[in-house]
Amino acid sequence: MNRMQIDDSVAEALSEGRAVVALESTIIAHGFPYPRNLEVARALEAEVRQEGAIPATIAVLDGIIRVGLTEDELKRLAEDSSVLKASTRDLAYATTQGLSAATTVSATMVIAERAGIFTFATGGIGGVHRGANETFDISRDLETLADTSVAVVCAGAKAILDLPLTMEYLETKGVEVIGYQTDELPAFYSRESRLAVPLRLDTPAAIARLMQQKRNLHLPGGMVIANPIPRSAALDKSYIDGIIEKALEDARHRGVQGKALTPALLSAIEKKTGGKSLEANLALARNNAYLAARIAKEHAALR
Ligand code: PSU
Ligand code: MN
Repeated sequence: MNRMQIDDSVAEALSEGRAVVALESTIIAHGFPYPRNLEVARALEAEVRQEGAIPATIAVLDGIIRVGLTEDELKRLAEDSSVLKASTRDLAYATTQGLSAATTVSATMVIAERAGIFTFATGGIGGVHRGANETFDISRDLETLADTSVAVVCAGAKAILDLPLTMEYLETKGVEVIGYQTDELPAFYSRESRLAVPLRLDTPAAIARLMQQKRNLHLPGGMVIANPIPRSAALDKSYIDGIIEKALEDARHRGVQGKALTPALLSAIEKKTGGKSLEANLALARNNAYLAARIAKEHAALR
């Protein structure tokens, strides 16, 4: 990919075959409000570093695809909520127009794959939205998971989505969904969804072996590592479900659609929970960065 710049620390780690974890930037620019988002961005990088892996936060800055950002650049993304939210279809536009953009799971995966990064941590992937049979709103994240060979560590799909339909879609696309130390699909803010995960693995080493085997078998595509939110940070399922219902209803009334929908729902949920959803979101994202770093290290040791 032209116009891609890999930070020195990341490039060095990659050339030496050391563990690198990709991090996305939409969660910074559009997932959390300022200044909480800056704290999140720093905390995720710190989790990865603490485990001895190198973090690579991915974004587009002034038309350049960037893999690994400086502290000042993280700050810039956190402060400027006017930056584009870029999924894969926005990358050519943002880079030719010299724009800055936060990358979603899909755009981050594509860039990570081009850079040679195999492991990626986020909060929750996008998926099939509730009411998608009418709105057709299915996140680009799912298509990219189908054909981009990066493992995505997340706390399940976001609870604002239709989780059963999201799971069906991932099955159709041949994407492994692996419960980490759980038989139940985690539902982002809470640990339970009453949906079974199709696969379960209990150690980072076992996940790394599966990633490597997928390559050996020439099976292209990504996988979802579903890591439940820590118990201490989880929100009560019936409490958060009620709030999500209301947020969805409000958004429908106001006619919010397209890529504005997910950020609008997250911010409505934040207001309705008095900020509790942000605490939960931060805790789960950190937990994912931590697990991703451990998987990346095991994977680096295998290769
Ligand atoms: N997870 C979070 N916060 C977020 C997102 C995920 O905890 O803001 C973002 C991711 O970047 C994901 C995107 O790719 O939401 C999905 O957007 P959409 O539903 O428009 O496809
Ligand atoms: Mn959408």
